[in-house]
Amino acid sequence: MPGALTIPIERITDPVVRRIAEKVGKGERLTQADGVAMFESRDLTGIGALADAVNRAKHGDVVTFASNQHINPTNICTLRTTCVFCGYARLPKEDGAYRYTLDQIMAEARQAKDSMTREFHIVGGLDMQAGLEYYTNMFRAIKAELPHVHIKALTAVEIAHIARIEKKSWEEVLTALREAGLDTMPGGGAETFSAAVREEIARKKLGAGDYVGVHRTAHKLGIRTNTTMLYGHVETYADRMEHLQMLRDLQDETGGFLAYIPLAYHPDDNELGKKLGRTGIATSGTDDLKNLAIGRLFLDNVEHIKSHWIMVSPFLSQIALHYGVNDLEGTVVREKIYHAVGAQTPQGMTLEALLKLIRGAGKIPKERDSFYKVVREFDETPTTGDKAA
Ligand code: V47
Ligand code: SF4
Repeated sequence: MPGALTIPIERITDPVVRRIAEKVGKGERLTQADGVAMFESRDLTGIGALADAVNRAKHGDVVTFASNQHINPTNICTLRTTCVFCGYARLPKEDGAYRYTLDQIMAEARQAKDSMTREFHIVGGLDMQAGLEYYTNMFRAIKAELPHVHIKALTAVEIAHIARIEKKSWEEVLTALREAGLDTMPGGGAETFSAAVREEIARKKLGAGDYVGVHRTAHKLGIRTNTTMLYGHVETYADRMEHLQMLRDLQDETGGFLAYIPLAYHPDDNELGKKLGRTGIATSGTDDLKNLAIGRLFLDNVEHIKSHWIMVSPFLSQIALHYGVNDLEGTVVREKIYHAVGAQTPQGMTLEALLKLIRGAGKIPKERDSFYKVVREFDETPTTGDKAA
C-alpha cells in the first residue's frame, strides 16, 4: 500500500545523488541539471533506491498491467525516408507496404472476442489514403462489435497528419475521432524533442512544440494521453532532460498524461542503425534503468511509469520494478513496430508469464483498465523472489 516517503540515504554512495535525494525528501522539484547529474553518476543503485522509495510512496508494492492488442492498420508513411530510426514504414509501392481494409481490421479486432483483451492500441504510418473517414469508420465498427474494448489510438503525429490532409484543426479531428470511439491516445511520435536531434533522426516529423500542442488540445477536450521519449541514439543527457522538462511543464498545465514510457532505441533494419554502425541492442541495462528511474524522479506529476518489456526484455522490466516502475506494458498481442527493428522478445506474453514476472520481483500484480483502475486482483500472496528448483 502507498505510504510515507522514506529516503534511503544510506544506500546512496554518490554525494551528488545524496544531495538530490535530500531535495526529494524536502519535496523540492528536481532541475534539468539534477537529471543530467544522475545520468552521469555511477551510483545506479542509489538512483534506483531513491526512485523506488518515491514509487513505493505512491503505489506500494502494486504493479499494474493491461491486456491489450496492437493493431497497425497501415505501414505506408510519407516520412519513410526521413525518420531514419524507423524500420516499420514503407512507401506506397514498396515491397511489404500494406493498408488494411475495414474487413481486415475487423478480422484482427475479433481476436479480442474470446480473450481478455480490454484495449486496442492502434497506430500506423502517415498514409495519404488513411484520412479521417478511414479512422472514424474503423472506430465505429470496432465499438459496434466490441463495445467493451477501449480504443487507445493515433499518436500526435498521426492526428496532425490527418488534420493536414483533411484541412481541419487538431481540435476538429480529435472531436470527430472521439465521437467515433477514440478513448485515449498513446504517447508515440515524441522521439527526442531537441531540434538538433530531430533534424538528424526525424527531419520532417512534427516538431516538439506541435507534439505538445496536440497533446494539450487532447487534454483540453478531456482525452487523456500517454507520453514517451526515444533514447539511446544520438541525443545527449541534456537533450533528455530538456525533453522531460517539456513533458513536466505540460503536465503542470493540464494534468492529462496518464503514463510516461521511455523507449529504448533498436538499431537493426533502419538507416540510423547502419549509420551509427550498431546492431543488436543499442542501449545498456544501466541506461535503461536510469531512464526509468530518472523519469520517476523528475516527472513528479506523472502517476505511472511504464516499462516496455518488448524493448528492454522481460527480465530488465522485472528488475525495473525496483527502479521506480509501477506498470508493465501488458500481455500485448502481436507487436509489429519493434519487431521490424530487431526486437528479439516475443510478440506477446501470456497472463501466467506476466504474473510470474511480477511476483518474482516480490510485487503484487493487478490488472488495470486503460485509466489505471484496477479491474482484477489475483489471489495468491506474492513471493519475495523465485524459488530454487
Ligand atoms: O514513436 C520506432 C518508437 C514509437 C524505433 O502510449 C522505435 O502506451 C525503438 O510510442 N527503436 C511508437 N523505438 C510506440 C509507442 C508506444 C509503445 C508502447 C506503449 C505506448 C503507450 C506507446 O516507437 C515511435 C518511436 O519512438 N520506435 N522505431 C526503433 N528503431
Ligand atoms: Fe512514419 Fe512513424 Fe515510422 Fe516516422 S516513425 S516513418 S512517422 S511510421
